[in-house]
Amino acid sequence: MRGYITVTICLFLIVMVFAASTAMVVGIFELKVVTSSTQLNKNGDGLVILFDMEDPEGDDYGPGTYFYPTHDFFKPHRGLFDMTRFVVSYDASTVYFDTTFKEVQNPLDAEEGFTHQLIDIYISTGQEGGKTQTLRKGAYVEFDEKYPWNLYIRGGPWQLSRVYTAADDEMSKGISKGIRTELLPDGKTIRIAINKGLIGEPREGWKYYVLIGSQDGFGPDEYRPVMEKATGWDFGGGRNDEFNPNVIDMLAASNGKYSQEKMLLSFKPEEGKLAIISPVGPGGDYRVFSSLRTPHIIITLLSLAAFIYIFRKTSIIRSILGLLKRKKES
Ligand SMILES: [Ca+2]
Ligand SMILES: [Ca+2]
Repeated sequence: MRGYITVTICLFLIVMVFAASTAMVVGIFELKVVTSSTQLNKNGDGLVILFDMEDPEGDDYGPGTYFYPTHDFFKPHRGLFDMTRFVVSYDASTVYFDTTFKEVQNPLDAEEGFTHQLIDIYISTGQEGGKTQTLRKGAYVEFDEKYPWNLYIRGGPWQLSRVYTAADDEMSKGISKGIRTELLPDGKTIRIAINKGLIGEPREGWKYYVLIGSQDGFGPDEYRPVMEKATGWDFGGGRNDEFNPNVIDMLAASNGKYSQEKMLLSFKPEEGKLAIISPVGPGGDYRVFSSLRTPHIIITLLSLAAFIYIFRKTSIIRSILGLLKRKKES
């Protein structure tokens, strides 16, 4: 009888260890990666926050190798394309896409309040008819086939901001009426405000691809190219072909399989394939779990080893082994 009780206690403890380590992993995930849920904005401006995610600082280097162009126009040659936060919120009439940067400047006095940034937001709404290629060639990335995009928001200076749907093609002009693009008073956050009539009611299940480029009226699809060597007006650290992404920063986890660096490096010129990138979204996400699986297993195994050590010391293990032995003999 004593043996059965001991086995039950051991099994209970093992389950508890596993549950505790799982809770820890989930806790890390919720704290570090996505701090999102439908909640009232702390600013008290009455907006409901749908999605709020921080992006690592200092990763305005694409897959980790890109350099800014050398011209003074890009001074201080850092931070201008470094997104630090992305927030989607809404009120009764409007959906707000707020992208915060380390540095925002307006040397050419664009009326939107910024000159350098190009912001592409592709949204997978989960509806039928989505696409996995960008609307036009320029970013040189493709999207996860599990999350094709249905809505596409282009944000930029010089009245570039537009809304497109997956029904559009590369010749489509998109919709510009009902969109307002402005720099918020913090001087770091570019807001694209879109009339709900253009994109519908926002939904919690939306997934986002947020790509940051450098706006260049002469570049492919307005993207400033990343070449092998930086010049006055081109980024360096890429390749002199059309395979390396022209994306300088993107919204992604800071490490693991779905990190920006891994995804933007996944292009294969020899096979003619562009980099494939995955979206982010609110709520629990298998993507983050997959990158945290290894620490989870290590935590669980270490905890189990500690328990076994303690049990051996208190000779409980010996009584379990004795019970098993007796069962075998009978
Ligand atoms: Ca960043
Ligand atoms: Ca990033």
